[in-house]
Amino acid sequence: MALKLVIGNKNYSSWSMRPWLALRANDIAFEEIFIPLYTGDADKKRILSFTHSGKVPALIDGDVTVWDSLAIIEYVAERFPEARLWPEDRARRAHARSISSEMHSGFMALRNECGMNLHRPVRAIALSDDARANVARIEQIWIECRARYGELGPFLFGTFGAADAMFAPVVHRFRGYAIPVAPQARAYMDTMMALPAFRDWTNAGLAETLVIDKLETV
Ligand SMILES: N[C@@H](CCC(=O)N[C@@H](CS)C(=O)NCC(=O)O)C(=O)O
Repeated sequence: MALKLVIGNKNYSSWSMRPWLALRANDIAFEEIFIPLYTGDADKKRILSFTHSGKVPALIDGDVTVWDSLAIIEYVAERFPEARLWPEDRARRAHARSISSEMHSGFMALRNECGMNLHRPVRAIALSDDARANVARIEQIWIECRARYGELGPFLFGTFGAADAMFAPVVHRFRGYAIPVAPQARAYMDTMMALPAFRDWTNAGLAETLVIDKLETV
């Protein structure tokens, strides 16, 4: 039975983007179930019919339901070990898990001030001190990974993996809000933006027409 991934609008849903990329970038087949966000009770009930969390993304694998982006990526990594979503080396895997968890649980100021919205014209805004500290920390994470693992390939741990999937929406935030970054961080953003799965998501998001006022940002 095919995997099903329940996702929100590609234009806005940064959480949906992460597991979608992890699957698509590894050519893992799945059926996509799109439910528009914040459109009212009917769509909310549809989300609830898949996961009692009431949030996307959710992955359905037969009688297994997994919700929350990082838990889904962990499940996919176990279910498809050949995709090597996490580094094989234990120390590197610990590093990859640390930065993925840091992404998953943090960077609130950046998330709040620079919501992902692919349609928004590229424009800089004044960031708070907290958001600027978030940007600096993300740059530090990327630069450290590139310095330590750059010889293995152009992604954070060499080839595209779970940590890259977790940070992918940040690439859109940095790009969309014209946030200046160091050359090594810019090179990583360029690598991500050239990834076919990233481009597929982005193009599909740009083709969406639904505007959700709640998610429109300055
Ligand atoms: N921590 C969760 C966050 C999920 C989340 O907040 N999803 C948002 C969209 S990106 C959502 O489903 N919102 C719909 C709602 O709350 O009704 C994850 O990593 O998956």
